[in-house]
Amino acid sequence: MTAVPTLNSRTTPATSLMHRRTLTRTGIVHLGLGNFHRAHQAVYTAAALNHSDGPWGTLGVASRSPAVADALRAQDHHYSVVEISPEGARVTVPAVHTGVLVTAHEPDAVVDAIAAPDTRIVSLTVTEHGYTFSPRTGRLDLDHEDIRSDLRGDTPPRTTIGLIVRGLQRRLRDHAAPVTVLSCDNLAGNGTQTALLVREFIESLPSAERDELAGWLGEAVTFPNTMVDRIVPATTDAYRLMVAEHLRVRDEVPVPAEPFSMWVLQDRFAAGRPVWEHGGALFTDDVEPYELLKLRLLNGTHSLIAYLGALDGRATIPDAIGRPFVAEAAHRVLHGDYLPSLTVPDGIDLDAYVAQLFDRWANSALGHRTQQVGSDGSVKLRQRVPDPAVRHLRGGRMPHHLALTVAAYLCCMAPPTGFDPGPHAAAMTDPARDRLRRTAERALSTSEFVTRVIDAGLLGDGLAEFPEFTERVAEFIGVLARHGTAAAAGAAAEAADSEPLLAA
Ligand code: CS2
Repeated sequence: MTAVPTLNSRTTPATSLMHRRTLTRTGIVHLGLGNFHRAHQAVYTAAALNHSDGPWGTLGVASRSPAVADALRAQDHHYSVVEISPEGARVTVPAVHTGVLVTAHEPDAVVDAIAAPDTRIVSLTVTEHGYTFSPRTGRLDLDHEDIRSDLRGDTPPRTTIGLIVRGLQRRLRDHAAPVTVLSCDNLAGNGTQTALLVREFIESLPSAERDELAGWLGEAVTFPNTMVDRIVPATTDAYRLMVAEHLRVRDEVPVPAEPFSMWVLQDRFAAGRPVWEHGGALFTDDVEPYELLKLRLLNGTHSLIAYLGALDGRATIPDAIGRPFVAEAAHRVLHGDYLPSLTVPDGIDLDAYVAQLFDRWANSALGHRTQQVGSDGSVKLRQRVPDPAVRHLRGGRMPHHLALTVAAYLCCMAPPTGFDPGPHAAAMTDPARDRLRRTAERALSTSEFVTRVIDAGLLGDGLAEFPEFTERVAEFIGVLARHGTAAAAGAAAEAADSEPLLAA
């Protein structure tokens, strides 16, 4: 058998290359070199470059792990995107990266890159977890050890916000050219939220550094809001094999992705942008309805599918949604609890959008894992559950399926004594897991446990005024642990049917 060559600029088959430009300038510094960026923004940038030339090479920055950066360096920064649907796979190579860095190893180089005059956009996919805000207040977590270290100016910067501010400081000192900071994470009002955190960080700096920087920030730095959407699972050997079969080259770091992709952005770029519309991006002033549509209908429902599925022993989202009681709970949380809390953006055909969501979740070829979606629930659920829940509760209606979502999450993280949530729940990672377990151990009853969790602000402040919600979560934990997931979903459905639906 002949050896398969490694993917690089010489071996990439021309038919798989998304554009033919030679990239000489790096206009984008991207923080977060994970799969999502490489299958989303990078693909839009490749489509933009395919349409017209521009200074839009991308420097990809990983925070700690050198694994992806090392592999990319060995491949001239090329990698493939493997689009998977039950009908088959399509493999393309975006080839938009001009370099890679790892902040933990080369912090000064990252600060230099953010400050470089060629850099026009600093974009981010650092997950909800990467913004170091307090879930309770949504403000910068000034008690966080890493924020304190970054405010002192210790090297290397440990937080994304600290890193960005160091880069902006240097930029102001060196040339003061405008720049856009572009959050591409699943946070409501992600640009506004990032701007707020950056401002709070700056306000906590010594006054000599503070005022000029804050003034310049207001004039020269923009923070557009964006809605990003593409289901991107973790890479496995199966995808490496697919690339070898399709392209006849070996790619160590291919990115699997579903065929669907969506990006909606405010067109507020301080120093220009690629023509991402040629990749299908939509520019609008009013991103919020799209964000809420996606955060609640897709991400919120996704969380319920993941937790119920994991507790039911399902490794993947398609396996989970294949269980009729999970599919029914997903329909109910989506239509009954999430949908009344939002305004559907003009131009979206709701029935088609929802039908497409269920098709996307059912994409069995993709193998998206319940463990992946269920991880980091303590930061994700805050974005998904409390606002719609509070809205219903204020209107006098119990959002049973949102309570079920929280109950299923807590059963995965801090299982009641004698209850085994199974391997998929055990594999979920979450910064709050230990704290939740300790709280559960100290509580005398499930109801006391849930009260403490909600009072401690895990889901923000709003839900603490509604003890009936806390009680409902505790009841569902009891049913989940004693009678199983199907019984809990059945109880939620029955309760929802017995109450009239109010338009919230
Ligand atoms: C998922 C998202 O992991 C999760 O919580 O809901 O990563 C989801 O797959 C993406 O937002 C889809 O765009």
